[in-house]
Amino acid sequence: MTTLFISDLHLSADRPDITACFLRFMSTEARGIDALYVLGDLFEMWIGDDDDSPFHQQIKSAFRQLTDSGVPCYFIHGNRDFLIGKRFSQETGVELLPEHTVVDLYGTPTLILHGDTLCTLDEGYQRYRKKVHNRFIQWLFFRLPLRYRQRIGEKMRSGSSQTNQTKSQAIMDVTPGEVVHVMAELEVNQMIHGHTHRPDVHALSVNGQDARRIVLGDWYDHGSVLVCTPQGCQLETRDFQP
Ligand code: LP5
Ligand code: MN
Repeated sequence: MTTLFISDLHLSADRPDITACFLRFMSTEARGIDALYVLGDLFEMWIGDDDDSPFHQQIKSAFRQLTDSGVPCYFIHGNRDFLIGKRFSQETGVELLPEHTVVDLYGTPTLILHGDTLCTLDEGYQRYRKKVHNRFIQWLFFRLPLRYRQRIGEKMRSGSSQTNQTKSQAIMDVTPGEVVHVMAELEVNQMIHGHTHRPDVHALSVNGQDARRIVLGDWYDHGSVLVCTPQGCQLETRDFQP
């Protein structure tokens, strides 16, 4: 009995090493498990489900094979791939979950999310987020031809990298008070998220009870997987070279 959680792979055709590690993960250890949860930023950037490049087909087919084999797969949007939609879901069999979802993880109610919504001190990002999550703005964006969307996406990426250099580490991390607030509101003592690329297990207190926040790692230098069984959860890494 195993449930796996991954996030922040930032898959792109420019990083065949990450892609190879991910495809191996999908065809080996993800087989036969209870469920696979992808908590956002699966892709470096997603500009619409109609971007059907051979690279995207390869990734989608890995999910299709896994879901066809009987493994339920779930996805929560990240800040890089919040435009993944119904067509992706239909093509892969992956179920899209709301941005804050509580799951029963072997008897422990667990809040799963990407993590960007917890970075409330990053006001610039939260303002930006509101705009790009606006349905009308997205509708307008999807009217544009793929190549324009690609160019806008690249501009936004470089704009983001530039502004990130001016932000402190504290601003780009989750706000501790917001973590407690969200957990208390949803009445959970366990949270799993990604986004900050700071893999760790943090002990905290929520409503006077012991709680924990598990942070998933990114896939820049190696694969990163949270392995959960009825006995507990463990953060593990996977080498790019088999
Ligand atoms: O992603 P990362 O790690 O660099 O930083 C994130 C936050 N940045 C983002 C922006 C994404 O990287 C861009 C993704 C493109 C998606 C595809 C296009 C979709 C278009 C949709 C239109 C409907 O998420 C960053 C956080 C950081 O995490 C840590 O949490 O700080 O936030 C920002 O950088 C936000 C900035 O403060 C403002 C955004 C600058 C964008 C500049 C746009 C200029 C070009 C516009 C061209 C039309
Ligand atoms: Mn992210």
